[in-house]
Parts: sequence; structure tokens; C-alpha cells
Amino acid sequence: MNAQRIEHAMTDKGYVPLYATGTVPQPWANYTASDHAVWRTLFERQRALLVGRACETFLQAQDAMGMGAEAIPRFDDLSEQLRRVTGWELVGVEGLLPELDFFQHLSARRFPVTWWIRRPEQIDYIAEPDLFHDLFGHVPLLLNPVFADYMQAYGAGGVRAHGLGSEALANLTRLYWYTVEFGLIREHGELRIYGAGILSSAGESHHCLESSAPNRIGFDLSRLMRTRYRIDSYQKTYFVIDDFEQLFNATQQDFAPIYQVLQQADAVPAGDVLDSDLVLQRGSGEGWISDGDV
Ligand code: HBI
Ligand code: FE
Repeated sequence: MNAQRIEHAMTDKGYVPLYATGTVPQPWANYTASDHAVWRTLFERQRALLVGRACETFLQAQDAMGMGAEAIPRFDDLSEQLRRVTGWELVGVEGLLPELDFFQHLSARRFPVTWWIRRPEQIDYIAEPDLFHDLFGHVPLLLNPVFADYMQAYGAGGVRAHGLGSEALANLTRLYWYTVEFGLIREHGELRIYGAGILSSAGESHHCLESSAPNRIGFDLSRLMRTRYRIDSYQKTYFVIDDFEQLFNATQQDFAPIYQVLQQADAVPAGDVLDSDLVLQRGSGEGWISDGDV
């Protein structure tokens, strides 16, 4: 099944598709055999790749939820489990939501999940979030109480930033990008993946851990909020957290003074390393293209 695209909107990220803003029930009975087969192919490939690469919290949560390759999971089943453990629930959506709608859902402990899955010819790459990215990548960690609280705090911060203007919003969006989407975490002395943008991408699952091209830098909230990012290629820089408490604790302050300070500071290009950085690996920069940071 394919979603009806509603319209395109010009943003600072270029043209993005915008969909209906309401929530929709998951039309589970309408998924075709091909839809389920796409899920199965992607699930089997990523799970095999992620053992030893994704953090244990993610792998264990995915198992605990009974998320498997056999069929596209039902949002209602997953919501029931999430509600019991962390008070989160899933809501079906047509795709990318306007930022404020998205933040409001998160701050109410509702995670919007795109109901449709990519087509077979899009197995290796799709620019926009689909069901596989949202469910496989984002949903398991919502079973972890600390990460679940971080996501809600992020949403609440988003609602506040939205009222403060586009620069504050850009700062906050970078936080989401470099943690929830492309974050790495230290575990048993090694780097592991927790960001959903990586977890749902075969190529980036290798690249983020094994390539010598990207920088790997210790998490620092205001540094990260200054850092531009790329939406069209693997990341040039990954930020590494020690644990999910570090992430949650960083949200236990008012971001407004940070936004104020950052107004005087230049944004940092995606691949730059600063003297003040805690550098775990300085990237070789191999294969980097030089324009296109957002
Ligand atoms: N909408 N459904 C959906 N999923 C997202 O991940 C999402 C969104 N709208 C906005 C958005 N992400 C980004 O602007 C984040 O930076 C917040
Ligand atoms: Fe995502």
C-alpha cells in the first residue's frame, strides 16, 4: 500500500513532503504480502547486522516486545506493552508531521509511526521515514524508562523552542538528529548504536562504527546544538553518550539561556572538530562532500 502524498513544503531543508496532520488507525488488514515481505527482508538483514553493533538495551527491548520478522507488527499490540512499562503509546500517521504537532505528540508520550512501508525497490534507501524506520528503529527504546523520559522531555522542549523562534528550533532539531537519530553509546568499553537513523540503515550501521572517515566525539549538549548536519549522506560526525542518564540529565535544565548564548556563536559545519571537543576519533574525511550541511 502506498500513502497519498498531500503536498510539498519549502523549508530550510529544501522541499519536504508534508502529510495529513491527523492520526490514523493502522490499516493492518490491508497490508499486502509484498508489504510483509519487505518488512521481513529488512528485519532479518538489520537484526543480523545489529547483534554486536546495536546497544543491548535496544536488542533486548526488541525481543521483549516480540518484534519479529514474520509480519508487520500491530501498533495496538506494541502500544499495550509500552503503556504498561513506560506509559508510551504509538499513533499511526501518514508521514512527517509539522514540527509542533510532532513535539506535542512526544510531550504527551505518543510516538507517531508512519503506517506505510517502503516499496521493494526502495529496500536499500528511502529519504523519508516509513514504517520500518519508525517501528524498527525508534519504538524498541521507548520500552526503556530513562530513554522514554528523555523523549518526552525532548518533546516538551520542542514545544517551548517552537515559541522562541526558528534559531532555537534549529538548535533543538540538531539535538534530535545527533542523539535520537544518529547517536552512539558506550557499552562494555565499546561503541554501540542507539540512533534510529542508523539502526534502520544497513550501510550506516557499518559506517558509523567501522569507517575511519567520520569523527566520533563525546556528547556535549551545546556543542551538539551548534552542529550542522547532513540529510543526504552518512554523517560526518557522531556524538557518543556514556549512558541514557547522561541524555536525560541534559534535558533537566532550561534550554533558553543556551539558545541565547548560541545566538552569538557560529554554527559548526558537520565535519569540523573543535579544540574543546572530547575526540574519540578524528575522522579521515574520506569521501566527504563539501556542501549541503543543514
Ligand atoms: N514527523 N512523523 C514524524 N516523524 C519525525 O521524526 C519527525 C516529524 N516531524 C518533524 C521532525 N521529525 C523533525 O523536525 C525533528 O527534528 C523533530
Ligand atoms: Fe526517525
